[in-house]
Formats: sequence, C-alpha cells, structure tokens
Amino acid sequence: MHMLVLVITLLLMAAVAWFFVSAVRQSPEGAGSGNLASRRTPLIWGMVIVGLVVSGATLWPYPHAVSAGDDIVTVNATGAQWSWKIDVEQVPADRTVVFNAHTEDVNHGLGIYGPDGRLHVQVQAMPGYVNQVEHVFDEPGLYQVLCMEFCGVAHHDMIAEFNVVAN
Ligand SMILES: [Cu+2]
Repeated sequence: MHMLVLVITLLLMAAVAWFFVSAVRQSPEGAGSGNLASRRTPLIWGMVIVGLVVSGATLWPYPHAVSAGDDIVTVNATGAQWSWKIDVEQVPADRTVVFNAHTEDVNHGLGIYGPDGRLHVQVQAMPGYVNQVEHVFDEPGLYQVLCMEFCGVAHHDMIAEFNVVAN
C-alpha cells in the first residue's frame, strides 16, 4: 500500500514538473519587464533555497523517537464507537507520559485537553496499529480525552477524563 502511494505521488509530482517545464519552454524569451526578467532566475533560486532551509530547520526534529527508561509512565488509550478506554485514572505531573493509542473499529483521534481547554497533545488512533505519542504535563488538574476524528453520530460523546497530580 505504501509503495502504491509513493508511486502515485511520484507520478503526480512528475506531471506537475512537466507542466512547469512546458510553461517555461513556451514562454517567449525576455518576457516581462526588462529589469524584472533579469532577476527572475536568481529570485526563483533564492525562493527555493529559502524554502529548503526553512523546511529543513523546522522539520529537523522529526520523527520523534519515543523515550525509553524507568521514569516513563505508560497509558493505553483505546477508542471505539463511541467511547475511550483509558487504563489509568491519574498520571504524575512533570514526568514523561507515553500514550499508546489504539482503536477497535474505525479511525479515531486521541486529543488531550487541559483544564484550561487548551489542546496539549494529539495522535491518530488507527485499527491494527498502536500509535505512540509522549507528553510531559506541567499543570496538575483534570484533563479530557476527546475524539479528534469524526467517527459517527455519537462522535461528540467520546469523552474520557484523567487527573494529572503534582509529583
Ligand atoms: Cu470520533
């Protein structure tokens, strides 16, 4: 499946590149106002270089490796239409918590909201996979687990809770 997606993506990228090359070849020499036309090539290369630098700098830390060690708290979260099963009622603050997100039926989205209503972490929950995400909660309080992927008529009822307690 992944290979098929890769091949389709590469074919579509080749089609887009072919359109760009065709457009450039069919444009008349020296098109555009004189001063601007002479700066076109360095401008395009400048934008490409800036794009590569910005993309590389902002994507560099990915993918994250999930930490290992004795100090890790593991939480198993299983979604099903239409509830979450969370195997803990509380986790400690200021420690790394690894969430193992899984689902028994369709795709769900594990989203964890803090007491202030702010989204702290999210990960897709997919049938046949256990997706991991880690987070360190620095504010104690009642956190809510909501579904971030529309999964049917009672999607909005997929709410679970756990407490983050001070260490
Ligand atoms: Cu849902």
